[in-house]
Amino acid sequence: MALLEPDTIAAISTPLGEGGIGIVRLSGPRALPVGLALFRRADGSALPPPAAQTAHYGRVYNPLNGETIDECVLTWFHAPHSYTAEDVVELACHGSNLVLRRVLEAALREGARLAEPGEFTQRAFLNGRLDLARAEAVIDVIRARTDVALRVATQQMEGQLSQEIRTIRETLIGLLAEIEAAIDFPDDVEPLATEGLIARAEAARAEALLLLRHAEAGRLYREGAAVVIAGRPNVGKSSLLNALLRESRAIVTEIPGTTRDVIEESLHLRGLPLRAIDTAGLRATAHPVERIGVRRTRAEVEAADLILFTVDASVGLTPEDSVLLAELAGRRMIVVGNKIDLGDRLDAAALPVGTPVVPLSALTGANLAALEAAIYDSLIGAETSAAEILVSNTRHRRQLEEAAAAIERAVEAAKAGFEQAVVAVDLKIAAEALGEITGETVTEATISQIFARFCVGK
Ligand SMILES: Nc1nc2c(ncn2[C@@H]2O[C@H](COP(=O)(O)OP(=O)(O)OP(=O)(O)O)[C@@H](O)[C@H]2O)c(=O)[nH]1
Ligand SMILES: [Mg+2]
Repeated sequence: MALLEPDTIAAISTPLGEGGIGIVRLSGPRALPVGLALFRRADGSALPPPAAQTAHYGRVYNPLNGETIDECVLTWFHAPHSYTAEDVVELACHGSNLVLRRVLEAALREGARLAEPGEFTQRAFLNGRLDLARAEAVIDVIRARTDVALRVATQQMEGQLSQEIRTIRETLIGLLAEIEAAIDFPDDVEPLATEGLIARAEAARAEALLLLRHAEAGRLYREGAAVVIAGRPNVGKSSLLNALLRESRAIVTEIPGTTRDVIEESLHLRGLPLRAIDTAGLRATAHPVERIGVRRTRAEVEAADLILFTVDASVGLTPEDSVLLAELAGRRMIVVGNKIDLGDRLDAAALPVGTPVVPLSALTGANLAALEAAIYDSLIGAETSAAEILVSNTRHRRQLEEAAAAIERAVEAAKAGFEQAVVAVDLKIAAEALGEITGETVTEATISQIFARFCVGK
């Protein structure tokens, strides 16, 4: 595997585009020699090997023809005090695509290799500077779109989730050690009392479940929630999208079948990133374009985190509405009774039990705030505070669920009077599942998969 070779990697680490500063980063044993080969001081002389953790002003130039590429500040991070824990050199130039590409090409000619996506962070993990959950959170910090999403990601990057996971895992490993000691040295070690084993395993499971309690909210903060506006034609779906966005984004007309394509826009609700999706009105139609639109609507509804099922409250629930509602049974949904400025004939008793209903007017904006509150409550719930969210990554969630299920099996086996050697099998599975979150027991394939999601230069 390339990632285990101690080669030197290089990449443009700042976003492509125009900017005040752009950085080419080098990491690995030859970072300094490669960096120095491209660098001259302001007076044109070569920079002698610099002291650790220093920055130097000069020029970056092309060793092939001696031409200056740009002004540059070379920063030298002596291992292990760097992002990757390896020797790192950063060449900070002006933020120009052309400049940065030339510097990168020169570095590659001097023997560096182009970094894979996420390879700098991967090296930080492999060199033990960050555990896996913390390294994964780096990408979430970069991608966070709201304050709350950023806070959740930062907590993980700083190791709060890792700490919780490690504590649970240590409980399990402690139990396993005691069980195994009693099996291996039956004459010297007292077997663990079954009640004690059960109590400690159950406590570990309770901790895992506590972390999982807000995992769905964590996912929504991390990925954004898909909120799909659906309903019959002409009920005011596009008007509702525009009202939520506070801009005239989608075309609104009195002609049923106006919207034919899916329209998606981002917005934030109390720190929750939303993708608000307006769709073609659902009806049987012979028009080929509208038919495609209806098909797309159904696909969006399928993938929605929340459906805003919109009806015309001024006429009340129609038979067509009822058919559509029946199709959506079991989905997370809010019924929006629109056009109340024209009257409210919506009979809440005719709606599925427990479905939240919000009467409003997309035209006047009346009661829009109530809909926003209902969206937030439906997705996040009033009892979830962002500070409690530690799990947001689906991979972490799956591992935690696997661990909790394995502990549960272990407890069942202990209660049923199975030998502790049997109980230990599931405890071990649980400990391994948790180790995959922080990286203690993770496979190389998983690691590659995780870092491939990063951008180049990170
Ligand atoms: N009085 C009143 N009219 C509304 C309200 N919301 C929408 N309308 C009107 O209803 C008509 C249809 O609105 P749209 O937002 O285009 O409806 P739609 O559900 O997107 O329709 P399709 O895209 O055809 O499915 C337009 O004439 C809107 O001005 C409302 O709250 N009150
Ligand atoms: Mg529309």
